Amino acid sequence: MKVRLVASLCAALISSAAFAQVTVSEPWVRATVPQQKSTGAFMQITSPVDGKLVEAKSPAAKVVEIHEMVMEGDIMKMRAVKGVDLPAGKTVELKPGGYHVMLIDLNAQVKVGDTVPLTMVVEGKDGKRENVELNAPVRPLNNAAGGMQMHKMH
Ligand SMILES: [Cu+2]
Repeated sequence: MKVRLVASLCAALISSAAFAQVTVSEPWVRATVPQQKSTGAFMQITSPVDGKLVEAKSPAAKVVEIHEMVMEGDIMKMRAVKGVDLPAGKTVELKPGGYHVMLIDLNAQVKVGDTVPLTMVVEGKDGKRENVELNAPVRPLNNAAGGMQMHKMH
């Protein structure tokens, strides 16, 4: 487990360096229970220049969206967003309760010990798009109970 985790983190760092110098650290995906059709992916993204995370892709799910959490009255809901701003040099965190990548209509149960391939598409101010490929290790459901409750709202 530990070896796999380190290997995937290295892969993420190496591949992101080869592309945009947009770095992604500590990616992870929340494990699912059988019959659960969606889950969230989380990570920290740092772009050296102003950019925007505009798209996320994964072969693990039929639909991948970028979501944010918003308060509607007293109820926290999530909704799809067009993108997430990545100010130059600032680490933007995708985390439970905030921005996250939503994997919808999963092809299979996501289990601890698996890694989930993700492609993060970052667009610069010039409109140029660059892909950051990474493999996110799967972490247990109980990693952050709050996020789990939110994802039940789908
Ligand atoms: Cu979501």
